Amino acid sequence: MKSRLSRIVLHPLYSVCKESRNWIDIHRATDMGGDTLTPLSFTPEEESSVLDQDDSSSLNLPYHPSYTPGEWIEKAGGMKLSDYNVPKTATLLLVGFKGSGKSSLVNRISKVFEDDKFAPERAQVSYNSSGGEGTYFLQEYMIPRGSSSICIYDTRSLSDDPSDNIAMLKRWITKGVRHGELIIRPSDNSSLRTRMKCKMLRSCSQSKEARMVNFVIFVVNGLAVLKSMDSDDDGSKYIQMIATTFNCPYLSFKDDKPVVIITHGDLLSLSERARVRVQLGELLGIPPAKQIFDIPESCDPVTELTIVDMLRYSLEHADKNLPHKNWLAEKVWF
Ligand SMILES: Nc1nc2c(ncn2[C@@H]2O[C@H](COP(=O)(O)OP(=O)(O)O)[C@@H](O)[C@H]2O)c(=O)[nH]1
Ligand SMILES: [Mg+2]
Repeated sequence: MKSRLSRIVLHPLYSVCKESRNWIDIHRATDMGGDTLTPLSFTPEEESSVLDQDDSSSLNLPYHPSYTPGEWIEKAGGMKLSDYNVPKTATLLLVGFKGSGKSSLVNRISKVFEDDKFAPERAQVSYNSSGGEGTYFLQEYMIPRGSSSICIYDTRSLSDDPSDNIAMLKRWITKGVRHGELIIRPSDNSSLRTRMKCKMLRSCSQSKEARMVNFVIFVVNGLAVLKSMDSDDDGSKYIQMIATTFNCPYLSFKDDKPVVIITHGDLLSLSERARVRVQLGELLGIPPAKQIFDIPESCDPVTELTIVDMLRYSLEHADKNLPHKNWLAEKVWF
C-alpha cells in the first residue's frame, strides 16, 4: 500500500515530500554534496523528458501557505517571542536591474497561490527587457491576494550608477517602503521627473503606512548573466554590477545575504542554467543549491515548487532577523 507521505521525484535537482497541502511540508532535496553543486549536463532527450513531466495533478496545486510572521523565530539566547517586534505582515523586497523580471515574478508567485486560475495578472510587466519605462512606483502585493501575512514589494529597477542604488536601498531598508510611493533617483533628468509626477497626479496617492523590509529577494536575468560571464570586456559589466549591489550592506540582515532568483532560464539549456547558478554562487559567495533559485517564466510543477521553496527560505530568514524590542540586544561591540 502507498504510504501517506509519498515521495515524488520530479527533477534531477529536486524531490518533494508531500503529506498535505501545507507548503511547509515541502523540502528541498539538493543535498548532492552540500554546497558543492557541480554543473550538470544533459542530453537533449534527458532535457525533454524532464521538461515534459506533468505531475501537477498529484501535487494538489495551488498551495495554501499557513505562515504567520514570527512563527519560525529561533528563540536563541534566552529570547522569547514577546522580546521581538513581530509585524502583522512579513515584507519581502524585490530588487534587481531593469528587465530582470521582478514584475513578472510577482505575477508568477501570485499565480501559485491563486485558487482562481482566471484571476487577472497583478503587476505591469514591460514588453521586453530594454524597452518601456518599467516600474517607477513601489507596489505592494499580498500573497495570496487579500491575505495579510506575506507581502511582496515590486520596486523601481536598480540604476547603472552605484551611488543611486546605495541611496535608494538605504532609504527602503532604513525608512521602510510605502505602497504607491514614486521613486525618483538623484540622476533622473527633469523631463522624466515631470512625466512621473504627472502620472502620480492621475493615480491615487501613496499609503500612509510604511512597512519595514524583513528580507530581500535579488532578481537576476539568467540569460544576461550567461552572456556577461562569457564576455571578457565591457560585456562583463552586468555581473560586476550584480556583485557590487548584492554586497551593499543595506541588503544583508546581519550575516544573512539576500536570496537570489535567476529568471529567463527557459531561454537556456539545463546545463547552462546549472552553470549560471554555480558561477553566481561563487561570485556572490552564497551556496547555489540553497540560496539561489531558478524560476523561469513557465508553469511547470518544478517551477511552482521552486517558488514555494524560495518563499519559505525568505520567510525563515525574515523571522530569524526580526528586530528585538530591547535595544541592548542590537548593540554593536567593537
Ligand atoms: N523568456 C522569459 N522572459 C521573461 C522572464 N521573466 C521576465 N521576462 C520578460 O522580461 C521582460 C521584463 O520583465 P519585467 O518583469 O517587466 O522586468 P522588471 O523590469 O524587472 O520588472 C518582459 O518582457 C518579461 O515578459 C523569464 O523567466 N523568461
Ligand atoms: Mg517592473
